[in-house]
Amino acid sequence: MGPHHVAKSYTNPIISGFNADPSIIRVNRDFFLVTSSFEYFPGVPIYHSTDLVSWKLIGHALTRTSQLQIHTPEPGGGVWAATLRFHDGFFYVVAASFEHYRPQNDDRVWPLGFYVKTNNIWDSTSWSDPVYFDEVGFDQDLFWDDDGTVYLSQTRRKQHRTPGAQLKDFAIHICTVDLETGASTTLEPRLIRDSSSGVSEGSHIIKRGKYYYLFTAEGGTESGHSEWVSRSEEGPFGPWVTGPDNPLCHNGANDDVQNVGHADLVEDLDGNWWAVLLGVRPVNKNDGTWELSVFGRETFLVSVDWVDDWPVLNNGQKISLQSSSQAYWQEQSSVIWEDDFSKPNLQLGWYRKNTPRKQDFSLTARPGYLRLFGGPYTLRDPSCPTLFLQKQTERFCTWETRLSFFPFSESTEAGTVVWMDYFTHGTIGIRLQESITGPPQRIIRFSPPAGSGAEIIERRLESLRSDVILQVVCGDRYQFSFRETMDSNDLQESHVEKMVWIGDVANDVMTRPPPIGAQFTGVMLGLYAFGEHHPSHTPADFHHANITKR
Ligand code: 6LW
Repeated sequence: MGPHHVAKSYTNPIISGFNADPSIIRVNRDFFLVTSSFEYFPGVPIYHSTDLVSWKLIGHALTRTSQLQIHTPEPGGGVWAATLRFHDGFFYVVAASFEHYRPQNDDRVWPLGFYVKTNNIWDSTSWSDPVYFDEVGFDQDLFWDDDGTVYLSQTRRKQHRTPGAQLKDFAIHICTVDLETGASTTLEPRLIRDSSSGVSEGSHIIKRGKYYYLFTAEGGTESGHSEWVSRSEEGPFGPWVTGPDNPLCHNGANDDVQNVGHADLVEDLDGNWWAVLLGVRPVNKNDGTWELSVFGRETFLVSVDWVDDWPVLNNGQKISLQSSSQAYWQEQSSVIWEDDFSKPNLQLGWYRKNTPRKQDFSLTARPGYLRLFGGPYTLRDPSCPTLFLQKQTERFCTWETRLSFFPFSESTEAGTVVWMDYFTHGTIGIRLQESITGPPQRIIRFSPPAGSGAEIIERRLESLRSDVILQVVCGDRYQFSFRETMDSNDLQESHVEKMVWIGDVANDVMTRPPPIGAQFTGVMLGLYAFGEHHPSHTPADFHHANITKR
């Protein structure tokens, strides 16, 4: 047994809202953690903590177009499962980005992994341009051995020449690399872990004492997900011995946390070990059914003890939402987030879908407003629309914005969105409606997600010149409402009773897996403007956006 964990409690998940595939390091007193960013830009969020329980977004590793180009990915494409490491004064993020991953059994479309590095993790602009490896794969991990050799392990299809290998067999392969160039220095990557489930991924290698440990996520990221460990006395090429108590964790279909796995370990300053890993928290509707989590896969924390030099996660117990028995205390703060667009830059935590090709917004054109110049792509297009998104992190919350938008064409719209992907989103926006009997009028249009069975609903706005407060109340469903205001000082939108309800979207609709791709992400709330395949020639000015707990 290692040192004892501090007997206090905390609540999981430690990072809510979609944050899958966490990877963690400690540098002195500071913990840093990255998660998957998929089709969103900037890529690879970086979180910081000093207690492992409260985390703050401090930046992103991929903020420039020279670092990340994703243009028409499937939902869930983009950047997968980055590993964060610190070596010799430098932070490294190693990852891969899929444009299309659906034909994932075809090596010809698999991405090349890459790394970026910086010596100042606090400055997102300081990350280098990518250095690409020359083996395809995903879920890349870098390990520096004591002799300076650098090992790249990653998931790839079991080589087709392996007799009996199934097309779908994802297995861990390893090679040595020249870090300067990214070139492999091993003739052929060696297979080091293969799972009877047919899926072994999310590899991380660490060294503790005389042992090398290989952690792997097995069984796929859904209900079969689990975490496994192997160890070797010789080195990353093996031979590897599988642990006696695998899987290290596996929750079932009736647990309040499910699909747990994809772990990365860290040792704190007191010598306690911890693992971060992904899990989902579906909602038990108590009628024999579960509602899929609107948050997708989130980041959880569990204790790690060492028994006979094998790791034991969470005391061998199932992982739950309730506090684990051993950890630090977490203050329950009432998180209220707001961007009033008064700063020279957008706040951290806004995401674009895909890499934007050009600047389509301004924070200075109308001071105190986010001005969007709607581009030609609608929210249903696979390309990059003029769309700014925030992750939903609380189930019961209210999202609100105030919009000035005076369109003079019928084919432009600006408003607010509850977003899962380009197939599944619900919006309320302002549009113009021509009339043969009189002057044109502005309307509010509620557009439910395609295939939800709900209808488009339109309501006339009374004034051509009013601002409109747009609100989405989130909880067991998403409830959309609006209110006109002529008062430019009407800033605190607390006149709840005056809001006019226009439509609802059920959580079940929002969390349906997309027709292509997998459901890797969670719900986001956002602001948008578009012209229908032409630019919108009228800007849309958003006065603020905020999320309040309710
Ligand atoms: C992740 C991989 C996985 O890279 O999902 O199903 C990918 N497995 O480990 C995206 O999170």
